[in-house]
Amino acid sequence: MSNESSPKLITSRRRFLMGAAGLSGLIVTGCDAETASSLLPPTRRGGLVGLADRLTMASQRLLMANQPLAQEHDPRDITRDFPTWGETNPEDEEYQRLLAGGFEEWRLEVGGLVNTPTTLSLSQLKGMKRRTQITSHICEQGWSAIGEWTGTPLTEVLAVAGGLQPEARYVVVTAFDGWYEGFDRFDVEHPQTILAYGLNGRDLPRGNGAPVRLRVERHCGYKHLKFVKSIEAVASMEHIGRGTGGINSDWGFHWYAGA
Ligand SMILES: Nc1nc2c(c(=O)[nH]1)N[C@H]1C(S)=C(S)[C@@H](COP(=O)(O)O)O[C@H]1N2
Ligand SMILES: [Mo]
Repeated sequence: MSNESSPKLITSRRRFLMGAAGLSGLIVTGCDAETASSLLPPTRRGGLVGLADRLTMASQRLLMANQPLAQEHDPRDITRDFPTWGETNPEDEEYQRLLAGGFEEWRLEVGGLVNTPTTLSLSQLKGMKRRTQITSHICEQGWSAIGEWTGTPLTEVLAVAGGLQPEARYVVVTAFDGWYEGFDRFDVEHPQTILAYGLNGRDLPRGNGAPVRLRVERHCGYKHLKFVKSIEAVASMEHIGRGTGGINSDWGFHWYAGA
């Protein structure tokens, strides 16, 4: 090791250690509400699992503070037949009626702590600013596939509803099969968080969540809600479902499912 490089090494190591100490202090002792909302899950699980949860989320969030994009792939990498997984045809009567009508009567409800609650039809959604992204979908149950998703950024949808009120900390997405997931502002504001109505250049097939599904890149499969029904901004996840922040964490999976 040369003489010139060692002071630098020490400085960066010291900085790293200071950062790590600060981070663990934050996790162990808690922190102010605003920082907590972007570094910690809605509920704190106990024991080692809970600690691991918090460490993973806080360290990933600090590393991603400038909201880097998830990798986008080349069109030639697209998986030919994108699999369908989990629910593929919700029994829900309203869903079946909307499906039979080609989703002409589907309306996305955007409510809760937004300034102007509103509803949007599929054609209104398709008329808004759109984003297309070719990304990897990684299912926690052991498979992955690459698809080209087209949809409306969630931020655009919230803007049409007059934006989030200051107390809003989570945006809850619900689905026709009873699934729901809450996302904090950090994920809501990410440019690749979209309400997708297209897969590989076509309308989203029913099995993949027609008419609209969420894409929340950087998270594993179960957070990408299919069959979207409504969007609601809330201050807390406490009174929704079992209060853990989403149906998957209610079942014991991680709320923060960074992939
Ligand atoms: N509403 C709803 N969303 C869902 C599911 C589901 O069963 N219902 N399954 C999840 C899981 S585990 C995965 S891996 C992906 C699968 O998406 P795909 O069917 O398009 O492959 O959707 C996710 N979103
Ligand atoms: Mo999954």
